[in-house]
Amino acid sequence: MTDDNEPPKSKLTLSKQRWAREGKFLTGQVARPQEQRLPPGQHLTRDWPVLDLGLSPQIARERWRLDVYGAVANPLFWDFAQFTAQPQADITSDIHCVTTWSRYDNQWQGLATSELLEACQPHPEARFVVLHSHDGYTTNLALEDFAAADALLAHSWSGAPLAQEHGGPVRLVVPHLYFWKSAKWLQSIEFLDADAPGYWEVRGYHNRGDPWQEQRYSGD
Ligand SMILES: Nc1nc2c(c(=O)[nH]1)N[C@H]1C(S)=C(S)[C@@H](COP(=O)(O)O)O[C@H]1N2
Ligand SMILES: [Mo]
Repeated sequence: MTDDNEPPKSKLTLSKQRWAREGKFLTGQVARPQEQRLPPGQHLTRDWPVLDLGLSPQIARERWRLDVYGAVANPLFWDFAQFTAQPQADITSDIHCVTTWSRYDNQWQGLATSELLEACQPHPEARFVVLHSHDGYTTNLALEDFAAADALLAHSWSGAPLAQEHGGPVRLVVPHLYFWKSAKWLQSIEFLDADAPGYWEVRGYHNRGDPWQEQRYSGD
């Protein structure tokens, strides 16, 4: 990502970059999600922490658009009404943040990524996805991870509109990876033939981020 529109660095953002260099929170354990619901080095929380780069963009549902572009046969440009006119999925999943908190049983509603892929028809060469957000944040995923059966573009949580600080109007949710992959304040989705590491992935975080493999930082 270029420096031109880089978001400001908050204290937490700088600490997180240092923790990545130091390998903080690493237990060296590996677990299997089928056998162990809580990944290694995580602890449960009942509240829902807010993490961002120090920016928290306010976008009204009426102004929000989703732009899907790149290596796809059908580029999409949906407003919120068009987005919610798509098939709706209700998915309950756990959150695992790289800073070690996990939160069970989050009820999401929105568009399954599998349905989005049906609509945009990625080219056969498309193998990676980059999410672009309104705060300048980006994150990258392999197409198979983005396409996971329980991944969705969520507009609601616990039956109510997704709160602004948690990424409303619409955020990505990819439950099987650390939560930094779940982009808040989603603006556009880019399909690519080649990988393009995002905000945290170029600042020391792992390119994939599987919590059960404890893929917190690059080089793990
Ligand atoms: N647009 C955007 N998405 C983002 C982030 C961010 O700073 N900006 N932070 C990521 C990180 S590091 C985490 S842990 C989660 C936090 O989501 P929450 O605030 O809803 O708990 O959002 C992820 N998605
Ligand atoms: Mo995070």
